[in-house]
Amino acid sequence: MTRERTRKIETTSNQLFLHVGQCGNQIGDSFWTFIDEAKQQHTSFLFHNQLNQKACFFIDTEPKVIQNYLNTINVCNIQKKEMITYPSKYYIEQSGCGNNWAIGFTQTREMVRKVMEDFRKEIEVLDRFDSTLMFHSIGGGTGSGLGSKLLQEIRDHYPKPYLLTQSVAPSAKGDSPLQNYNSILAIESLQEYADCIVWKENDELTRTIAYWKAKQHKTRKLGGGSIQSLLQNITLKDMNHAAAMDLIGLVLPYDSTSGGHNLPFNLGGFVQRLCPIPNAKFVDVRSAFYCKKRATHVLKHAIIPSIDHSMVKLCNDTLSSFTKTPWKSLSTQVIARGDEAIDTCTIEKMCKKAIVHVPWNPSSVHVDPLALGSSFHTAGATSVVTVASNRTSITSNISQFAHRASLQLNAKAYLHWYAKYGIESSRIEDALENCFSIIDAYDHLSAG
Ligand SMILES: Nc1nc2c(ncn2[C@@H]2O[C@H](COP(=O)(O)OP(=O)(O)OP(=O)(O)O)[C@@H](O)[C@H]2O)c(=O)[nH]1
Ligand SMILES: [Mg+2]
Repeated sequence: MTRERTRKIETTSNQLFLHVGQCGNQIGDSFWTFIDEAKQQHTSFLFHNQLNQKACFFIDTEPKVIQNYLNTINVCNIQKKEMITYPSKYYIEQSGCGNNWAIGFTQTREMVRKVMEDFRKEIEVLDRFDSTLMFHSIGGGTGSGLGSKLLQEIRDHYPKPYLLTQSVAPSAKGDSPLQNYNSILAIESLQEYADCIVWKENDELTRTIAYWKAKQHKTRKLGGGSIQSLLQNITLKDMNHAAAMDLIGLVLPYDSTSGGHNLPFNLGGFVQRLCPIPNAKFVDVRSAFYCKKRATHVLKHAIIPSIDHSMVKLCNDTLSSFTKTPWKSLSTQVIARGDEAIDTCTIEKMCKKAIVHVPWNPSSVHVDPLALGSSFHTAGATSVVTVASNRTSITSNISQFAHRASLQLNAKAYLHWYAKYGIESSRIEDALENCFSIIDAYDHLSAG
């Protein structure tokens, strides 16, 4: 059944954004700081016009991150004397979920009730409700457990609108012994309820930032930038800016080529193209930006200065940032936003050369040439490339969590932390099975 809808010119948000837990809110901070800096009528899709509020909810079970964010926008506002654009709603509790999926999933009933009630009220004032985009991490307790609960609730109450996530997976080094169970339990919910999972793994995110920094060093002839030393200097803020900007390239509205109208990005078409198979809906999304004039604060972190800044070169650099063999892509969409004429045939060929695609999909690469859009102009960008690819590389991350979780499960390690909150070991075994079925599906699809 196709869920693509007729598109009309609109002026208000048809998407809601949820930021859950520390990581989800910190990436949200970068995301909305950019939107604020680039704010023009063309970003209005991401705001509720009547109230001038961001169409987003900030949710955490501890106050630190959201409180910091609210303090910063207050300070900025006093200095800049501009209209405040607060999130639609924010929810803070005091206790945290102690890095435990079970606490986030089972002990947050009142918070879930409040969020869902306000979520419903937000939807009631929209012209149309198309999609939800949730930002969270899967390794802790709140983004992972409460995030899973919210996905379930949203899917139960609103089965048709698209449900997308940006899900941040923990680094292989690991922060917490519970991160493997948390991750596989969250992956099970993502697999069951989300239509598309934009996957960010912290190690790969760091490696990609080092890749771009090395390019900047080379272009600016700074020298001395070995990948190793560049890796050491990457901060959490860099990572969050990069993760936020990858999605900005996807969700920001664009100018139509005829009539000067602005249109919301077609997330529905994106999901249908990238994730038509229910067992394989993990997508790697990367954006690169070229700026001629002064960039806004957030964009500075994402900027790729290049001597030859043509769209084709920017595409090529972005495609080269993907790790190569042995992975294959099931489907790739390249979104090229710029004011110059865009050579889609060349970009398509380049994409097929840079990324190995499965042989059975005749339209595995799709190039979308879009006009830049004035919000990017305001932010100082002149070309923006976003490459989204549904790739088998996801199986390497999932099998790592599954392997470690199965060792812990065999040793009956840490299970009491979950049983205490009503999550028995059989539930963790099911989550493990689900991980293996995702790996099998990708293996099967990439064969041949
Ligand atoms: N990229 C990125 N990863 C983060 C950030 N904050 C935490 N993480 C990662 O997310 C995982 C922990 O999740 P958090 O988001 O801190 O936890 P939470 O959702 O707030 O849950 P609790 O604090 O356990 O209630 C770890 O793998 C961290 O490395 C961030 O700002 N950016
Ligand atoms: Mg936390």
